[in-house]
Amino acid sequence: MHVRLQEPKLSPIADDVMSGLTRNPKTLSPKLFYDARGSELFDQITELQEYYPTATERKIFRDNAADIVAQAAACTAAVELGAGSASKTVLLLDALMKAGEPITYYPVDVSASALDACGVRMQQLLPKLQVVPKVLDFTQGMPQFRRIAGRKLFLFIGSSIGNFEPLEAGLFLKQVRSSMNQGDALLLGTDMRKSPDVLIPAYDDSEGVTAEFNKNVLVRLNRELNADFDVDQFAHRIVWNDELSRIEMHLESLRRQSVSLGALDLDIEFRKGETIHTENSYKFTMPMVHAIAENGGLSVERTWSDTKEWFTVHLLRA
Ligand code: AVI
Repeated sequence: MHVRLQEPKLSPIADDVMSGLTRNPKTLSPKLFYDARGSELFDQITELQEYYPTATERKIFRDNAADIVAQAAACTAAVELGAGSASKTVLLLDALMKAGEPITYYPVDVSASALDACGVRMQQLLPKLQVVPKVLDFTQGMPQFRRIAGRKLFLFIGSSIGNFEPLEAGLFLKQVRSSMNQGDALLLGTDMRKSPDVLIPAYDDSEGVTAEFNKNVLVRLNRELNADFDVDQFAHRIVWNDELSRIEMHLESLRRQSVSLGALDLDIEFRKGETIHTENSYKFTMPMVHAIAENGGLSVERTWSDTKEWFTVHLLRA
């Protein structure tokens, strides 16, 4: 009898975590935030009074959805990259459907639970919409979307582009571009530079939801990589980096401590005050938006904004 021994399966997040935590300074990819609990916490963040980006972008869509859809011109498919719960997208989809053609909506996300919630919600709100969810890490490429028939409107909203490094943002837009056929467009949301008096509370809210979102990544490592982070011994820290025009999120070790990650066979040491850098959220100026679009081989055809110019939405074409 031939018995085949199964290779022990490493968690899909193992490589990312190993390379981030053995680096100096230590980092963890913001992609790791979005397990089921992290996606739930992010949804709560978007409803916080201090977290202005969601409400501001929603107002832009509410005021301009028909205009945006007319500018995109005769799209019959919407592909939303990083759909999450897609709470604002319904305004655009509704405007697309009012244009008359049947619309297919492809929400794409790494989180299957977020996609399930999104599918149920969309079907309730827009029963005639055809929804085709795709569980996919779109940062690794998305060639299959080129084969979708009809004119497509790609959506990358919520300023998720701000969580990429500027070079990565250009490369990512290049990937989107390579999934676009003639006439397709990309709607890109970008959060703009503004006073740190507004920015800091948006990422360090009074209810502590963002702190829990940040620390949840350690809970995830404890569960998925058999780690023993003492979550209470890390603090949520926010820095406004004016020179690089970004909010930084860190987890600061409150004492000297060592942590073991059983599944990686790794022990790591923390100094008191040492941080794990968990996220950058770039805040844009118009020249920055034009620069990343250009690096992606795209150009900005139109821009919509709120009256305070806190947030902008752009229609990009190849
Ligand atoms: C998803 N992304 C655009 C959010 C942001 O504002 O950078 C993630 C977030 N991090 C903390 N609060 C929200």
